[in-house]
Amino acid sequence: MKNTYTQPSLEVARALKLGAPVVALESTVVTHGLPRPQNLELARNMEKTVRESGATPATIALLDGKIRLGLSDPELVRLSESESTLKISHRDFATAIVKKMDGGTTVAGTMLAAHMAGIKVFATGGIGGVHKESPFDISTDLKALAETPMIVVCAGAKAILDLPATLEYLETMGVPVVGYQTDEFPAFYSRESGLNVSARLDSPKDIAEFAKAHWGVGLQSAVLVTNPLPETDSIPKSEMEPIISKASQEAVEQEIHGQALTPFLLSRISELSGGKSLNANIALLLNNASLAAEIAKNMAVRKTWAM
Ligand code: PSU
Ligand code: MN
Repeated sequence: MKNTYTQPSLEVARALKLGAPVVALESTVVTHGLPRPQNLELARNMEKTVRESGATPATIALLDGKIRLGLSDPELVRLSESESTLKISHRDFATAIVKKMDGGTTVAGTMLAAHMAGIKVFATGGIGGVHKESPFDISTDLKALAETPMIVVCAGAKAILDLPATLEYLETMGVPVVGYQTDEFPAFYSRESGLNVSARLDSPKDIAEFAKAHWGVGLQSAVLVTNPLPETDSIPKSEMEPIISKASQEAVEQEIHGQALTPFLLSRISELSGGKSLNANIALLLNNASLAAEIAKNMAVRKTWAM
């Protein structure tokens, strides 16, 4: 779909036109999710990982109120260094557009823009969901997953969330939760959660076929692919639980709500874990970029430039 709000880079426009594999990447992780300088390094490495796997990365963000798909390196630097970027979910697009602002797109925001451009595969870290601190704080990410036909590769929902409630919501909305080479729903920093996925699939090719069948029966919801982070970077659930509880209690005491809650929890958990959770977060993001590229190649009409 063409509209006056989105602007793909030449590289992304060309790949889309040719039907070559493209992977959308979010940018809230750059503007609000990770500290400097790791945020810029991660943004560059996500793109590099996708490229090395033979797909085209499309990092999505707003610059001067334009929805941009595919950023140049100076633009990535600008996004990662700015003090005043918005966190853009569905609610916030019009604000950023009319006020000509810069902003990082959340999972929901990235899905909206990627869908407008016809991109089918997207890699993130962990999706938002139902918060523990308040059952009314439900991420727009869940609404986007319910209504956008796209493969979203993540390491599960962030462990700071109410995971059973998040899975119930996804079930109600008809979003399959696929475990990549696992039967268990991964919990972001940990490989284990004690909760089940709705289907296990063991190869990118199987995931591409699954998505075609899901949309082939007329459904418009996303396929959520959960990819456990590598063993060497994972932190056992028992080690994360007390840290998450402490961060969550501090959020309640300091009355942190709304959009500020997720960034607050992520940064407190990183401090309390002595940086261990930050390492895990970076490792899982790269792991997801790599799997998303493999899936995109299996979804693409033309699988390589040479074909
Ligand atoms: N994954 C990460 N770090 C992040 C996020 C995901 O590894 O910071 C972001 C995503 O952009 C997601 C957002 O959409 O956190 C969820 O925010 P909220 O709970 O306010 O909807
Ligand atoms: Mn929220």
